[in-house]
Amino acid sequence: MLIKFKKRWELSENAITPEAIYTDRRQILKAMGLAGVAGAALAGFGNPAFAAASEDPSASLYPVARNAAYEGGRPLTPEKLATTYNNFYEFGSHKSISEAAQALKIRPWSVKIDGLVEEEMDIDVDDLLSKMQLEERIYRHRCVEAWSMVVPWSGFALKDLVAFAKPKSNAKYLVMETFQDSSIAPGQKQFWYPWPYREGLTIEEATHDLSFIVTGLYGKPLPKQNGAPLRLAVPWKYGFKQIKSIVRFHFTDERPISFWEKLNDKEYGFWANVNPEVRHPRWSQATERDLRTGDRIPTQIYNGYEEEVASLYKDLGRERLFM
Ligand SMILES: Nc1nc2c(c(=O)[nH]1)N[C@H]1C(S)=C(S)[C@@H](COP(=O)(O)O)O[C@H]1N2
Ligand SMILES: [Mo]
Repeated sequence: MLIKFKKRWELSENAITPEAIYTDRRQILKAMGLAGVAGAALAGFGNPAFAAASEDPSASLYPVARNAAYEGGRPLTPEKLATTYNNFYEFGSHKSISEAAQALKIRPWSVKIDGLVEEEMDIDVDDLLSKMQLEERIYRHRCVEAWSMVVPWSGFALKDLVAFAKPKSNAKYLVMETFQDSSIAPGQKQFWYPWPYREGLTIEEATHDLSFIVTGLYGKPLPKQNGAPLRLAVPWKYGFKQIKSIVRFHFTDERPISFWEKLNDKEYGFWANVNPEVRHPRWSQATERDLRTGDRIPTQIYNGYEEEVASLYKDLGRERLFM
């Protein structure tokens, strides 16, 4: 695509970005305009440390205590890689969006909690952070494009946010939405995408111990390119479930259709659990490329979290659980 400074090993992977076949590349080029080109070019020269962390009013909260119950199982991905190799289509449909994402304004940041809750509310992110118990967890992250990383997220248990929201007993799903502002996120001018980015979980999934709202990375506030100020981590699912820069938590009794599912429901579904035996229609999911080493390693069922999460799905045999 547009990236001049791409390494060889990135090529095959870029050819399988989710949108690659779906959209007309010329349309993408046109819509992305200069912002995308500049972002890609700059990132190729090695990014300066991002200033975001020192300006962030939540910076004094970090580092937070590590919860040793959550181990990566293999060495951490270097911070530099995890913060410069990203998927964030709001800022471009390629991996080098870290510079472009600095346009995101993360304060003030208001979060809406609405739908089937006792009382709908808008809450400021720093207010929310002050109510939640922050901890660090090392999680594996497996993108549907078959690359993976291991990173120390900071944040809080999603079940604590659910408890705080007080959903009504008929709430079955939690839907999350990303900000929408095409004046800072040029990708959102690409009208063929169903903006805003939307993802959802069942309430059982959302209140599972592993479900985590990420607010920090590597002992610092979360960089914008990784989804500041609030982002989801559900490590047994493909990366596209892990919605970034959340502005809304909506409780409903209706199963949502998420961003990628709306775009192409033959390739992406609601459940998106990792399974090495279920192919993506266009590639195998049997192995993944570890970002740190570049080596291909076997993919594990539920990304290695089977013991923790398999019981969530025991009565759902007819659902498409793995796409
Ligand atoms: N709003 C939004 N959230 C998103 C995405 C996106 O394009 N927009 N990409 C998803 C995908 S496909 C992946 S793999 C992860 C990437 O997270 P990272 O850049 O922190 O590695 O974010 C997910 N969350
Ligand atoms: Mo992904």
